[in-house]
Amino acid sequence: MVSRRQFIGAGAALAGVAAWSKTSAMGLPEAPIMETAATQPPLMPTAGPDYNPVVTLNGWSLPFRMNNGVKEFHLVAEPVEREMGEGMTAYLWGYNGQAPGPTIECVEGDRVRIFVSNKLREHTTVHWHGVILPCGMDGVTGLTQPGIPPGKTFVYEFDAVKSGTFMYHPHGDEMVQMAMGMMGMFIIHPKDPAFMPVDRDFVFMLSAYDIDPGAYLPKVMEMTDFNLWAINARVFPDVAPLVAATGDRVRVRVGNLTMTNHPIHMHGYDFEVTCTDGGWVKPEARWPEVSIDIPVGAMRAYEFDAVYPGDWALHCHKSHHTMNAMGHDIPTPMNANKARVAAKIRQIQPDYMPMGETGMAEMAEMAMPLPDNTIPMMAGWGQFGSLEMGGMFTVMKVRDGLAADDYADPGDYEFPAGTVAYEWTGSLPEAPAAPAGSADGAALPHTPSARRVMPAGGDHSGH
Ligand SMILES: [Cu+2]
Repeated sequence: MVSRRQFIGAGAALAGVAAWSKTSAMGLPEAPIMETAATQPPLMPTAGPDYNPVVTLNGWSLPFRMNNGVKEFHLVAEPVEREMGEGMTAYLWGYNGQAPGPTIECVEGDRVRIFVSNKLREHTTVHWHGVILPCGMDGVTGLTQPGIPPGKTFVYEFDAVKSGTFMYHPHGDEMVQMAMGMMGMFIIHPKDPAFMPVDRDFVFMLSAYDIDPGAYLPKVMEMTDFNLWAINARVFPDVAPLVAATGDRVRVRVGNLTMTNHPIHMHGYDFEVTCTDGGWVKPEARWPEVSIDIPVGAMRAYEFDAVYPGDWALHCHKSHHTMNAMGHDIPTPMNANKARVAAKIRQIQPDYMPMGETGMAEMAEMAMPLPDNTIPMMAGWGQFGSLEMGGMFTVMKVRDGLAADDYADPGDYEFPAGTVAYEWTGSLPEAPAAPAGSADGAALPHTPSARRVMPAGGDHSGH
């Protein structure tokens, strides 16, 4: 939640447009800003119908006010500084202090009014991707409205007629404005809080940037060769983990506004797609997956019962998308003995270091001096060493006994004794015999006490 201090701070940050921060029934709603890329706790409903709020990974939800029964929000399109990871900040364009912009949450049946102020130096609009609304509120520059000129505020107003997961982004100079990071998620909760309830509801956007090592601005003309593949404009190891308590029903909603598709893979579970931008998927139409391809310009939500504790990797399965900034146009160095050529190169570049002779894993452990404002190509340390990952990678952390409102990183998973892969040294340790019935999967070694409940009709031997 936006702290009181940050809420007050919004006035100071928007001093140049002080009128925007004055709250009155007749004036514009306050435009709160967020100063940090840290995941904020769910923003509990303050008015209107009840709902179960989402948690935006490395993001936040935009507070609203009620005005005569209408939910009013205030988005400010503006240049922002976004910390994509420790030691690397990008100069992006976003909304209310961050890119992506805040998640907007409302409820089916709400009347919403969204004020959009433009602090960019060129016009912009906001398109409400997937939301059913009057054509004139669709936010397409030239087609449904003129662009919002710099310094001006436009009003979008519509009824939230259908619940689901949607997005928002500009629809004017779109290539530049989206490459600069302008996007956000738009959640319309079901009118009935008992419809498809979950205990934890995570949401994040996939976005990609081409920012040279040491640079701050994305190259907005890039079409395919991006070097920072991000989860809510953060890259591993600085993407927040998704934290759940054992037994929770968990929903993960992913929006993709990059230039390519991303097969999002989560370890340890199978799950079902329960929502697309088009709406909820009926139970009889769902099928199980362990990877979900998220098309460009689309959203997918999946759900599962978090019955298996652990630290489960969650990542894009395109392996180049789990790397940070790197060059792609270099020869494969494996098997080359570069000792002699390295000695010659050092005569002209003393700190030259040959790399990749056995593979590329050695890159992750190298303490190479990096240019300012750069993140290593692969990084992240777990309790067993380097993960050799970057980009679109994070961890689903499932733990026993977490409080319902506890989203803090619980640290490394404590593996039960005898459950970690180990080196064979010529004989097996004393181990209990396989449990009775294990052949048919009735007692898998890692099956927790909270046994997964399969829906009627589910025929799953094992899990
Ligand atoms: Cu990917």
